[in-house]
Amino acid sequence: MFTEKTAQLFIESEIRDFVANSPLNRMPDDKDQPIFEAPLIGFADAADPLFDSYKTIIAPTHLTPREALALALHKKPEELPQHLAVISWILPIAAKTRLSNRKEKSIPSRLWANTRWYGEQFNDALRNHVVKVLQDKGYLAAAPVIQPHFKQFTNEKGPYSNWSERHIAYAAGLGTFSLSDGFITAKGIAHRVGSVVTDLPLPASFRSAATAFSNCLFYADGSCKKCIERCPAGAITETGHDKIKCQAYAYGELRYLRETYQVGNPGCGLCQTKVPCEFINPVRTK
Ligand code: B12
Ligand code: SF4
Ligand code: SF4
Repeated sequence: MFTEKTAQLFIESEIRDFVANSPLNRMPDDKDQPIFEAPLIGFADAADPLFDSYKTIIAPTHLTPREALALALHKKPEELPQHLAVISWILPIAAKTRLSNRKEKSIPSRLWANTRWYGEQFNDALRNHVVKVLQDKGYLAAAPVIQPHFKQFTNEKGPYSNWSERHIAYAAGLGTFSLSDGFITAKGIAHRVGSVVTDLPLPASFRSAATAFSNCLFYADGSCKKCIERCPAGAITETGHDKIKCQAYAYGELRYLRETYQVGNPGCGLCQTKVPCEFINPVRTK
């Protein structure tokens, strides 16, 4: 039987070991080059009222952790154990990749495109790994994003989903949102995110941010705005991130890079490199 402390140590070490040792966390053409550096890990209590508030902040279709686990297990939400937790992780993008993207002005570097494509395949493998180690110990577990019920929708502001990994990471105390919409953590904004819902008895992590935008210099004191200059699509302004323009650029105009880089999606991420929040929380260092 796990206590909260031993459960935390167990799952943190499983995630850290997988990131350090999985051959999938390697660039396809350079097996010595990791895609992601050591992860940040946080936990949220599934009963945190924030999850209900996401039905207003995002959309009524956004699932609570209890709803997501129930759908995955084909049960009713009320049939699940009383205490559920969410495990959230941040996979910081390797320094070599960030440096390569800093040099770019209009397209992502090859290493960034590999991270978007192969890095997300690794993130899925990590989701599956975490679910399996929990199930092997007799716990309930599911990674909502790789379940058949995971869906993306579009409204007048652009695309959104029924399980937003960044909002989960916010609930788990891992960082805050920003002017560019990116999620600024202690390891910066250049990263990918994943999560799993479980009944393992995990303690909720402390949420130190005063607001959902505290880690961004623009919201802290009106300064910076470097991401505005970095975006080749004009998708970022002082009023925020235009998801429709961003999508049209990264997933439309840059489509040709799928062939050049031999990936299903190259991404873009210029707003996440060569900016003060790239690999640190810039507000903490002031
Ligand atoms: C749809 C989608 C997109 C869309 C829309 C992005 C968006 N802003 O939602 C498009 C195609 C534009 C896109 C582009 C990119 N994406 Co994308 N995308 C997703 C996806 C699949 C769903 C996102 C979602 O559901 N959003 C919900 C909406 C509502 O969120 P939002 O608009 O950001 O939320 C705002 C409000 O809610 C607001 N807010 C207002 N009031 C309050 C109050 C509170 C309390 C809170 C918490 C929030 C809040 O805060 C937010 C910021 O303004 C996720 C994967 C996933 N399942 O999460 C990846 C994801 C968001 N993408 C990711 C990435 C990396 C990218 C790109 C860099 C492309 C690339 N890989 O090179 C760009 C960057 C875009 C940007 N500047 O953020 C990462 C983000 C990691 C990070 N570092 O932040 C994710 C999490 C994928 C992953 N698994 O890691 N993406
Ligand atoms: S570049 Fe500056 S303004 Fe833009 S998200 Fe980062 S800290 Fe905020
Ligand atoms: S990812 Fe979107 S917002 Fe960021 S630089 Fe590219 S087009 Fe602009």
